[in-house]
Amino acid sequence: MRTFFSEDHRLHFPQAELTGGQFVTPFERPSRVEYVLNRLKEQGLSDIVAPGAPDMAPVEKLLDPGFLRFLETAWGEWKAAGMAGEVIAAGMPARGMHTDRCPEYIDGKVGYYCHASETAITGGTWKAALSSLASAQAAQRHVAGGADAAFALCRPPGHHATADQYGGYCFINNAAVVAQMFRDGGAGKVAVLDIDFHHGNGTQNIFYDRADVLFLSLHGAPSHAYPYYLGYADERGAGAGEGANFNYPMLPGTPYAPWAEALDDAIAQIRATGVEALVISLGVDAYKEDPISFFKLESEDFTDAGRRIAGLGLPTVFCMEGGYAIEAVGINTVNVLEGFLGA
Ligand code: 6XA
Ligand code: ZN
Repeated sequence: MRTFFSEDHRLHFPQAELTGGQFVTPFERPSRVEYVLNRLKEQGLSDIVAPGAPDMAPVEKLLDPGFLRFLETAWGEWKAAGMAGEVIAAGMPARGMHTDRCPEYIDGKVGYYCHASETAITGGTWKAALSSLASAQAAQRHVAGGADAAFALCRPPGHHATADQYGGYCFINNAAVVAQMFRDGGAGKVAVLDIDFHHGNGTQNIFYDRADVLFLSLHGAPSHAYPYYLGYADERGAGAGEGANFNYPMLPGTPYAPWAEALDDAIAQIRATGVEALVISLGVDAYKEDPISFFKLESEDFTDAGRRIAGLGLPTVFCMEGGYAIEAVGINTVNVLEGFLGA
């Protein structure tokens, strides 16, 4: 299986993440992907290719143009306004306020386009986000061109980003763009299966009223886990998309057996719906030692999960999302791929 990966991810490395009332070095850091790259090579999955330039046409169709412009210009505007530090949202429109009027001053704009203030924007963030997107798009083109599967080693990740909001370390929703590209390329139905520990609120939101892209997510219950305000089992889609959204929230301490049962159910839904292409939001933060998550998966469980996903026999693009137990991130990620390949 070919991996698509860009060194430009390094351009995004904020100094600060707000967690537990403190600014700490972000959990989502450049070294995460080094562990994945090393493990890929160690296991002989050394077909690793740099993507070309991103293709903005499908992105501009799917996402809000004002949001994309904001991501591109936020750092410059922030600095021009005399702000000393990284771009961090201090306030967002809350209950009873206008959620659809974007302020002109950069501090207000940042809150308008952000949903969680742990995530900082720096001078290199836009370029890094574009390189992550480019890897996902190159992986999609590789599979659309006939490969069984491809791995986009995306950083920064994407599944929390909506059409017009960033947060949860995510800026551009790579998996959603890949799904849309499969549709544009003629696939009648596409599924995004999100096995990251966190609910893929961005992907759900983007496709919520559409029947042509299924979204299925296994995640920490919103009663206990970020992103907190979305991801309940009764969110089944709306309008034409009614019945095309599947959430599997699970409680703290969940081990592999019930997680795998949820995975099997998601796989059965995909199988029953005539899906022609599959996108996996591949986070490995369901691992038992992940520092910001609470499931109890073992490393070998990721191999088994990959095996189960392969049973669908669908053209598949894996997009890297989260995973912060830094030394195990490589093993767990590559275990999913090896399980898929039947290794
Ligand atoms: C913010 C936690 C962000 C989680 C990001 C993640 N306190 N998403 O891993 O998949
Ligand atoms: Zn996650």
